This record gives sequence, C-alpha cells and structure tokens, in this order.
Amino acid sequence: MTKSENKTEKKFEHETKYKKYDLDGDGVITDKELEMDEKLMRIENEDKKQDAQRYMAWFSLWGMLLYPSLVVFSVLINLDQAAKILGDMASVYFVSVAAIVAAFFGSQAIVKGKK
Ligand SMILES: [Ca+2]
Repeated sequence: MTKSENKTEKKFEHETKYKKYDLDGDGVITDKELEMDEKLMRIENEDKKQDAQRYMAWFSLWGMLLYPSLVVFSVLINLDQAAKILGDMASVYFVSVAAIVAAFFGSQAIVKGKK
C-alpha cells in the first residue's frame, strides 16, 4: 500500500457507535454490511407497520361487532338517550370503519400483487 492510498482510506474511530455494523466482526465495516443493516431495518419497520395496521383493522372489526350490543345494553339499562345517540352515530361509524377495513385489505392485496 502506498502512502497516498493510506491517506484516502477511511477509518472509524476506536469504539465507534457504528461498530455494530461490522456484522462478521472482522474489524472492517464494508458497504455491504451497511446496506444489509439498512435492509434489515426496513424489513423491521415494515413488519411493525403491518402489525399496527392489522391491529387497527381487528380493533375496528371488533368495534363493529360490539356496537350493536352497546346499543342493546344501553336500552337494557334504560339509557334511552344513549341508545338514540348511538343509533344516530351508527351510519357514520360503520362507514368509517368499513373504510378503514377496506383500506387495510385493499393495501394488503396490492402488496401481495406486487410480490
Ligand atoms: Ca466486517
């Protein structure tokens, strides 16, 4: 190795916070290792996002299922006003939930189609 090469070669400082990127532990952080970490992080984020979306879709579906029981419950314990309000809100609520669930399954279908 000549002197000029030595100068252009970049080194990480000792005990750098980036040392975790040296996946094979040979002391050299290659572009490949950095790209690999980026890929893994993207996969992890994608995974978290999907979990959150799935949770939201299920939560919405359960809300949809429990909504009528809530109305029945209100009637049963003589909360007539509450039952009426819930009934009035139902149309808006169901359309919103349907939109969320449709968006979820729609995006799932698009993702699957891309793969
Ligand atoms: Ca390495």
